Amino acid sequence: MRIPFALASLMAAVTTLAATGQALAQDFKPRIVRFGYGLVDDSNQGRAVRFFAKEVEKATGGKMKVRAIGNASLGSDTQMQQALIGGAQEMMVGSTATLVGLSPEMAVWDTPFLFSNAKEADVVLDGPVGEKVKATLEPKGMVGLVYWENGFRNLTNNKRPIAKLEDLADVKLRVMQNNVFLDSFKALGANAVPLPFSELFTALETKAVDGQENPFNTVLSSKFYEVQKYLTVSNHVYSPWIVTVSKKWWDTLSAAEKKVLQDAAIKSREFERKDTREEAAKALADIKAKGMQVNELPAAEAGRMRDKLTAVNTGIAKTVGQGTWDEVQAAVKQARAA
Ligand code: TK8
Repeated sequence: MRIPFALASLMAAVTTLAATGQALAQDFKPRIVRFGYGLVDDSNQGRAVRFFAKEVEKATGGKMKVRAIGNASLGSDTQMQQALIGGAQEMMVGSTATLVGLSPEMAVWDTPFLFSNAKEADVVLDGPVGEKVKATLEPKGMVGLVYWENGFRNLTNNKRPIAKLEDLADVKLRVMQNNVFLDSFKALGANAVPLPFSELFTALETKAVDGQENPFNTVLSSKFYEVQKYLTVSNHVYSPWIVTVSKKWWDTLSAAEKKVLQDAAIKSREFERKDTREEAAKALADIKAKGMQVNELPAAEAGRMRDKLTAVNTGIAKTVGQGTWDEVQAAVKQARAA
């Protein structure tokens, strides 16, 4: 019997579909993914992790289950990194700044005043040099998927509004655990104390430190307004977060599973940046309503800070390598001109 052409192609299509369906069923093994993060559940970080979890479950027909575990319940950023490297935890999101000890190139994102707006950050981080820096994690045991926005950092403290550089002089300021942040704030005259984020609220509450610096979103979600009086809008540096996967675990995944994680990560990036920016845009009003006293760092003083930090820039270039430094500077210039 001759099979009509249309029927034949329909049969072929059905066979292909069945084959793909079969391959898919085999490609997705039942898996539990522990995805840790440092902020509270009700934060931009928590919302984006849960968004990612839903995407992954949808794409795998519920086979891959992502457990969103916030509040640093799985440990501080650096502790979770070690768990990923050892294969005891599958995924995390945290500051790129806490990765510098493993991957010195990451320090380039800590350059004070590197980006002047979020668009520049997106273009550079998602572009070739951002990819290159992200790829340095792989030999260290982690696979970087995407950058999320933590945001522009601002100062809070209990001593006084920072209206000029000298106001930082005797402020005991918590900084992230990396030399760029330590050196930056030392150069600005503050008494910089490195601490993991997971210990920060208590340190502020017990007055072990006077202040800290983080984006508006975090000041709100972590309730720093309960233990901090003054907020100074300084926008001194833009901080990315980075979503990472244990390389040990990644290597056990099928190509289809890897693709699901990569696609969900890209969707989560769009979601997270939009959510973070919407929250940041109205955050200042919320922060004032919570009782914090807010002032803007005058442009002339920001300029003086920038001058003091030139010495730090030389150090960063040395840490990340002149090549990476130059590439980032060129990418920023290009993004700015676009
Ligand atoms: C959360 C940290 C936080 C960062 C910091 O785990 O440590 O101040 O800004 O977002 O990664």
